[in-house]
Amino acid sequence: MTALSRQKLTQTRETSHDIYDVERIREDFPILGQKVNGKPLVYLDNAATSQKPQAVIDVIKTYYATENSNIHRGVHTLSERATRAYESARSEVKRFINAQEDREIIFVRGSTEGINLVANSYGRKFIQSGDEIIISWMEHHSNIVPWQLLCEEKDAVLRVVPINDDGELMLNEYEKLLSTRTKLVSIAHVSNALGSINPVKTIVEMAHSRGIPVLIDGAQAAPHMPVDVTEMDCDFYVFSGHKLYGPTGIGILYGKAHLLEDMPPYQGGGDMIKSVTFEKTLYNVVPYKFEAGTPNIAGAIGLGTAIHYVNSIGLERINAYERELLSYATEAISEIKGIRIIGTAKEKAGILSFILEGVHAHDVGTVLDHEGIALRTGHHCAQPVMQRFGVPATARASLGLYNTREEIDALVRALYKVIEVFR
Ligand code: 7TS
Repeated sequence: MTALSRQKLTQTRETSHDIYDVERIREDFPILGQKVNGKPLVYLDNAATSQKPQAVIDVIKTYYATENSNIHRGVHTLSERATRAYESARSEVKRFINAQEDREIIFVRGSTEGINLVANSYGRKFIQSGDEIIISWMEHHSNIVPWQLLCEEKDAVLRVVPINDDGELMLNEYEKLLSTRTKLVSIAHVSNALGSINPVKTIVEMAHSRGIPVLIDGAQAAPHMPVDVTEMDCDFYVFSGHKLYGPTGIGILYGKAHLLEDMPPYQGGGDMIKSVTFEKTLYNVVPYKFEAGTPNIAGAIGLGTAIHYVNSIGLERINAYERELLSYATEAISEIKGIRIIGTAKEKAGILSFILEGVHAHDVGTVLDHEGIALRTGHHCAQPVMQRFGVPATARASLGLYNTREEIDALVRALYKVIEVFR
């Protein structure tokens, strides 16, 4: 047994108990123990990136200390070990989202690169002049701009599904936009600015009934709820490792095997080829066709361990805990005079965006930071959402599996301080 696999066995806890012991879970995250500006850190910026459990930090350290090697090329022992660890992370991801085959899992840098890969590969091959791509009004810029670039290049048209005043997708309008011109739908599973959970299964069914493939941007869903791409039947699904308690610089593009087979490479280089001559290059099989160059090996291994960690608690339990915490936070924050919550969808996950009347969101963020509270203020890389709600920016508290009611209470107390300072 290698140092890496031994570590994996000993360092991720077996937690079959029913009580969600958040204090115990917090001990797994060394960063949470610190003070910021003299106050205990309250980390509520999980939608931007989540903190890392010790198991993830350790596995990366152990990898570099004992197994570091390039993959898929050396016959030497270290290279074979590194290859096994990397490929076993792929299998871990496959099981995590219930894909059918390992080769449907492509390691990328993150959700952004996953979407860009589909736009550049699938899009360049299959989108023609006059075709339409459907996105929604609540997309992150990374699910808008790659499609705009493609539309510019191909003289195609971007169509946008509107949202209602609660921040819910208007399915009747989506239905109207679907036509014979539609060649792809790309929609967020969960909105990063509003927290709305979209009815992805219905969205996929409606598109599929017209033969249109669907990409689901799961950046804000994968950390909060079980994801089953087989049940959802989406054609592509992306998410980022760093929002799922894994390292930065690693993420996943899932694609149905037959689609990936039909797609041209995204980037050219080492590992993505079978043979190269100046006359003709033959490409490697899926998924390697899409993984040119030395990948983020340590990142993939770290992501595998993050998934192992999350599974050891259980996403169903994380989901139930966070839902309860979100409703606690929503109630507590709504009671503050002058607060307006942006995003009041019936189905929400992990995110509470708000504005405080008469105080700019950045000022809210600055005062909160003095109180040790980390949250994001601004447009959250979703400027069309801000325009839709007529606000320049919001303050956004986003939850992770380690947040507590006490932290929400600290946020509420700090918001009263903001009011004192600015009124
Ligand atoms: N899609 C959604 C819905 C997101 O929330 C984000 C990042 C991305 C895609 C891009 O992910 P990346 O890992 O490739 O950068 N969202 C945020 C956020 O809300 N605050 O910081 C990053």
